[in-house]
Amino acid sequence: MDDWLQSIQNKDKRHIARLISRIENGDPQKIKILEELYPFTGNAYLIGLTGPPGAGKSSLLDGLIRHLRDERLTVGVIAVDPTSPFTGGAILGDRVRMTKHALDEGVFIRSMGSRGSLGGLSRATKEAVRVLDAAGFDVILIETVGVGQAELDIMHIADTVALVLNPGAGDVVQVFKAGIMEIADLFVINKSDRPGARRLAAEIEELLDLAKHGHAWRPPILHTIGTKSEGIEDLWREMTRHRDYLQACGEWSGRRERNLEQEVREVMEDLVRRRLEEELNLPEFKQELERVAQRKKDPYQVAREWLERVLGRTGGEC
Ligand SMILES: Nc1nc2c(ncn2[C@@H]2O[C@H](COP(=O)(O)OP(=O)(O)OP(=O)(O)O)[C@@H](O)[C@H]2O)c(=O)[nH]1
Ligand SMILES: [Mg+2]
Repeated sequence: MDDWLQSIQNKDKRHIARLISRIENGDPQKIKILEELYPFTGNAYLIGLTGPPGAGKSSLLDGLIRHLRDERLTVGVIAVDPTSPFTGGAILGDRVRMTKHALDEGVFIRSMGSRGSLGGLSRATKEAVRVLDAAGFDVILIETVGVGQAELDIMHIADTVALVLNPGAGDVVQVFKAGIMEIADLFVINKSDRPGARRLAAEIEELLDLAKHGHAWRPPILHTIGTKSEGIEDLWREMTRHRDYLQACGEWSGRRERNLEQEVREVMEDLVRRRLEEELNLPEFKQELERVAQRKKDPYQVAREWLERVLGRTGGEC
């Protein structure tokens, strides 16, 4: 086995961090690296933690890490901040909170920002998760701020998605409209020390009644206090209950297959788009356009011919 792969599998933090950076920065060897890692992936339990800014995702994550370490499980964390151009380091507030895990060999924490990720943040996150998966972390936690489509996409890599909300933080129906409710396997009402937690739970229950999930799984609603690590045990228990449910009904592999299909589609689309751009920058293409303008050729014919040219070319980096 290659040295670098061995270092990754030994959970060598320095090597893991460096490899994620290389992949994130579009290293020419990126695809080769990911291809070599792939056979060693698929073993980690992937958990997504999403919710509005400041909902307490990182606080819960911190509590979860400690709980999982007590259970002797190793933990990889990817914190995605789409608003931050920075990568590699930790997000400021989180840095302080997470430094206490720095010396723990069983914990690896990485932040990802919007800079550098060539195929988009969603793809960069998937690739970083793959590195941690190959490294053999038992559980991989992915934190994203649930505000847009990109973050919803990121959540599609998770086996279990927990949506973190706060009492009195506005209309749940708005969250529902944004499409975030649908992807939640678990609802976490964090900051339950504040008034309105019970009312929020009732609102969510009502929406769940309306949604008619069509699955045997009805997302449970949990109450937590992130700052005091209250409710963490229940949270973990419900997460594993969801995992067991998926495995028992066959949805575990079904979900993963759908996610992989989505990934293959994304990579293919990216590949075609890049090839197309390469070809369409050729002077020959400009000449073709002149022919179209002169009515010597029609746009449909040119589109067909050039698409065939693009698809006929294989190989290269994607
Ligand atoms: N009162 C109260 N405050 C909390 C609770 N959990 C977290 N907080 C506080 O809420 C603030 C935001 O917490 P974070 O854990 O950083 O929230 P986040 O969702 O990770 O925030 P972003 O990553 O910036 O979106 C911090 O000041 C926490 O101390 C809670 O249960 N109760
Ligand atoms: Mg956070």
